[in-house]
Amino acid sequence: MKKFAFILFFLPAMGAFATSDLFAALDKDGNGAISKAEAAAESRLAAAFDEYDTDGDGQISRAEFDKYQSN
Ligand SMILES: [Ca+2]
Repeated sequence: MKKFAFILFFLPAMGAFATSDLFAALDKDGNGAISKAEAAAESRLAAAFDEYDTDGDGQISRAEFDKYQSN
């Protein structure tokens, strides 16, 4: 039972870590958003850039990127 609770606690944390890792890798200048030029490194993201840039500011924020990760 204790082991099960441990897994439930850590799985979401590990998922968040993996997400922020790829985000950080793509956010080359570290400004907290992925520009179109930065997205070019991830072809699948680049191809659907406008789809994920839901507020249309030309940058993919972490919240917008989370949607990309879950798709
Ligand atoms: Ca950036």
